[in-house]
Amino acid sequence: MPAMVTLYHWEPNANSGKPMLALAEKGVEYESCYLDLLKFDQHQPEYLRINPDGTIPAMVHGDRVLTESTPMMEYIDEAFPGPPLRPSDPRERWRMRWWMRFFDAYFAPALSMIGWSVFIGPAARQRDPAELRAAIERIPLESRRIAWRKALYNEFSEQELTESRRRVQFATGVLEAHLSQNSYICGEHYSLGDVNAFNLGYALPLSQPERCNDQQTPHIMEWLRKIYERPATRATWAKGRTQMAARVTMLERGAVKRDSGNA
Ligand SMILES: N[C@@H](CCC(=O)N[C@@H](CS)C(=O)NCC(=O)O)C(=O)O
Repeated sequence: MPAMVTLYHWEPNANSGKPMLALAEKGVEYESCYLDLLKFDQHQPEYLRINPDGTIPAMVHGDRVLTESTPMMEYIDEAFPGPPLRPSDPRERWRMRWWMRFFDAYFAPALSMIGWSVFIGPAARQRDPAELRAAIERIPLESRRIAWRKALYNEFSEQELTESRRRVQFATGVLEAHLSQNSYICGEHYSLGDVNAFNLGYALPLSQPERCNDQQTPHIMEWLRKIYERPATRATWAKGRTQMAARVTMLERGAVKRDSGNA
């Protein structure tokens, strides 16, 4: 009997959505453990026993605990049967990893800073200030403590937000240029590169309407809509519990545009 898979995740979005969508594409059943990031479930002792860093996602497969969403997706593709999500050609696989590195190291942190300042901070700020201070003190990773402080107390500087906006604009341009020549991140084949980038960018048309739209980035829009139409994407986003995941429906062909926060 194959080992059980348990995935600890938040919304289908950013890092949590990457293994959720990869597992769905492979047709792997898993036990879903939803952690509410805004309620700091990821810093509770029961979860820290799984991932002492207190970040999500984490996946348990038999007696193995896997963290870091991008290598976790590669593990999923390698360890389970189902359609391959990585090209077998060495150059194409290099290309997939090149893009995933660009997404993880450059595009995602810039979008994340904007999302944390516009959405996460204001959403979590509704709680009792003393409770929030105690919650921040319990965060194991220094880098996450800093991110939470900045988000909760509105401490992202104008300079760093401006730089993040510039990076988002640059990365959106690079992606549009690539997709004007290629159907997917790796040429004609859907891969983990697309899984990664969809989680990062599915809400771009709402969060960055002036940069990502049918006029300026028609190839990104078409690629997002194509991925949204995949059964695995539909099934994964149906697991969302909040308005954040519900934003994906704006990729419905012919959907009316409306305003929404970044995240
Ligand atoms: N590099 C890690 C990052 C994990 C990470 O920071 N996840 C965020 C959610 S997208 C998180 O757990 N934040 C919780 C916190 O900061 O308290 C990965 O790709 O899995």
